[in-house]
Amino acid sequence: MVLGAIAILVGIFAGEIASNLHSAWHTPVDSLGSWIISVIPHWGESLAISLFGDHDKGYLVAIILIAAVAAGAIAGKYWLAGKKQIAFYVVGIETVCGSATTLARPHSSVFAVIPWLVSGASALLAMKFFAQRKHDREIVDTNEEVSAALPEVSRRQALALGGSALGLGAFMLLTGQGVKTRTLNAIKRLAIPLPKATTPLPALPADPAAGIPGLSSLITDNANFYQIDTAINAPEIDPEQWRLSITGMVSNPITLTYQELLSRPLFELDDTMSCVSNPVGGPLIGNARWLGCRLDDLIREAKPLSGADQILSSSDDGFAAGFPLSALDGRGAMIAVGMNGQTLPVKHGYPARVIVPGLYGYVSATKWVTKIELTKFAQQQGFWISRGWSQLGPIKMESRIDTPQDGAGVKSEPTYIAGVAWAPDAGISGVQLQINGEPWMDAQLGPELSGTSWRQWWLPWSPTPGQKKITVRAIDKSGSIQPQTIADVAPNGASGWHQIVVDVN
Ligand SMILES: Nc1nc2c(c(=O)[nH]1)N[C@H]1C(S)=C(S)[C@@H](COP(=O)(O)O)O[C@H]1N2
Ligand SMILES: [Mo]
Repeated sequence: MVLGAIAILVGIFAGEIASNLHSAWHTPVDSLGSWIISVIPHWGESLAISLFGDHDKGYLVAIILIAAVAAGAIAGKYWLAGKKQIAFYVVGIETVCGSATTLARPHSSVFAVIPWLVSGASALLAMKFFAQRKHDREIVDTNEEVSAALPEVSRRQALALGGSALGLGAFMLLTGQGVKTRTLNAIKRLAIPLPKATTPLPALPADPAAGIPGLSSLITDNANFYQIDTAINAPEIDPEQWRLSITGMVSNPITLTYQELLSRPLFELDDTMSCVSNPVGGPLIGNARWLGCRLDDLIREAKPLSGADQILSSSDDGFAAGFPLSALDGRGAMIAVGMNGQTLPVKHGYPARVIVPGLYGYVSATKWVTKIELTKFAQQQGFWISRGWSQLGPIKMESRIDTPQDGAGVKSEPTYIAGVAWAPDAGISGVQLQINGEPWMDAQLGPELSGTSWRQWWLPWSPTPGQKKITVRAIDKSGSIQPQTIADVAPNGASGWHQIVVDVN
């Protein structure tokens, strides 16, 4: 069983290396994982996010590896028990099903199954080799004469063999298309300077979080910004090859290169983006200063035909998000190329992504965007809509307590209760706190960057010993109080008041 498991790992390794030979091929683990993500029902996705947060894909890869190793163990057991054909079936079925997941990818060529074939063949060869060795060993152990007759494999020879296999693997990795393109793209990303905004925003105000430990910073660092997408590995895009087309129900289709996009008038936008899967009090939200060009200008230039009611953006890895054309109502919807003063990071959509203030990411914020189509909702739908999520996704008003944390022990000395609140696109006008059912207290508010950016809030607090239940609610500029009604994240975003319990001692 152990030898079978190792043989499968050898196969997976060989598949990883083979996938590197062509930049458009994906590794077997990537193909299988992407396919699982694409067929998983929305409750499965929500469950994964609630269990693993935005590390869900790491766990998916782990589960795939464990399953593959288990299958290898079974195959190995049968092989050594003399039932070789069962091992062939197990590996064969794995290879055929796996190849099917590769072919199911959008724009896949038939040759993209080569890494799977290499993987399956290598696993079987490794199993055969191990079985042969084990067989020899047993003869050697039981038979002195054969032992004497068998050629000695010296330690040096074994080392040379292993070393050259590793060397060959490393050589293929380094010379293969995959690593080469990845490295070149990374260099180009750094080498092409990000232009300044034609209409820059004022410099950011001082961040109140500097004086309040535990409070979210006004702007979320790119490195700490949550990441949610269906891609196991972010697409590797060469900015020189990349094109963005504005097509569909338009009379003047447009295609833009990266340079053309960068040379358009660029503006800055402070905007909080949230995932629809963010539970009340959850972490799948961040605030950034985005740099990009106006989407409404581009759409106007493309001249939409009457009857078009949806802007459907998509990326080559099969993701699509659609929102109403009527949402281009003057708000700062953009094709973003920069994030917090840096070129858009690869994991956040380099070279370009869509940002539409006030809408959840799943209906608007396509990363690695290559196509923007004017369509009808009745004819085409975004990726998550057929999986049970709502067609429209305005971000709901919410507030979150960052500090203290739920369940924490708190010393009875002066401190702060603090957090963030958002209410696109009206903006936040107040945040209130209630402790153990006593009257609501007004929190202080931090700077307001825009109507769709979150606002920090805090309340100095000198707690007395005992258990404290703390509840927060926001009020928007129209005077509406954040709804208390508890709603699950599906189908259109969570609602309800965030409540924590702490022990003061
Ligand atoms: N290409 C692509 N774009 C995508 C997604 C995706 O799966 N693929 N997910 C969307 C969702 S659901 C969200 S919440 C945001 C998250 O953006 P971030 O990872 O930059 O935070 O990206 C959106 N854009
Ligand atoms: Mo999302």
